[in-house]
Amino acid sequence: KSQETVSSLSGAASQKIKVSEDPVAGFISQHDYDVPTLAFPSISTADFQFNLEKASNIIVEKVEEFIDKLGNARLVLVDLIHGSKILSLVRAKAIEKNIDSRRFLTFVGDITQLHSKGGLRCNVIANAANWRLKPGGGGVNAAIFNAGGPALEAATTDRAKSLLPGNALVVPLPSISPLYSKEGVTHVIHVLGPNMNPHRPNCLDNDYTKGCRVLQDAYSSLFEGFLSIAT
Ligand code: AR6
Repeated sequence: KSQETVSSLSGAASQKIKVSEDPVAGFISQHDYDVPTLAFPSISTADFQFNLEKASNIIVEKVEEFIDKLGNARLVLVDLIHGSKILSLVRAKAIEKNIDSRRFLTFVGDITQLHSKGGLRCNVIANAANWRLKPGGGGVNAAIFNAGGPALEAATTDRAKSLLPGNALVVPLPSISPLYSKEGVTHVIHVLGPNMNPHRPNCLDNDYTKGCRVLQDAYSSLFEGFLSIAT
């Protein structure tokens, strides 16, 4: 059991919302609805086959580096499944490092339905993209382009035609996109992480020296991109 229903804190506007009971996951109150929040998936750890232990170290290091620059903004690491290995690893390491659980949370849910299904308001979501910045390909990229509709595709193409590993691209979402109107997402940040999968372009052939550097750069670019719109 990793989810429970709790009441939010504000009297008249009180409503039941779902929050994770994990220690790192903070309680979500009505007040938090106005807080700039970035929801991000674990970059490169599924289709791109990056080692989970190494990736979890990098996520926690990068969160630690950026957390004091966030002001009242929050970062939320999201994965689809209960029992997600990357979420457990990151939670354990975040607790060890005493990372502020009001500003860094983990959450189980579909990143394209966080508000409507999860009761979690995130105005910015990150995408684990491909180098062509194209829809499809499965994973979170397919889900986000699907949910964002043609408006997301057009807004992305307007800004860039491709992305280099370790880089991020901030895309303001037109209000006609269903992700905006249904979920309150105002920006999507596309991120290209390192690829360790020999069946995908630019495979690093198990070179984790380079891979870790690229993943660190990817999270720095992502968090800097978020800071540029949130603070
Ligand atoms: N909501 C939340 N998390 C998700 C969702 C979702 N809807 N879907 C997947 N995840 P992946 P990568 C999690 O494979 O490894 C694509 O084909 C998933 O469990 O999406 O960076 C692109 O086009 C995992 O923890 O991204 C690229 O070619 C995380 O998101 C390539 O895959 C990332 O998994 C990128 O591979």
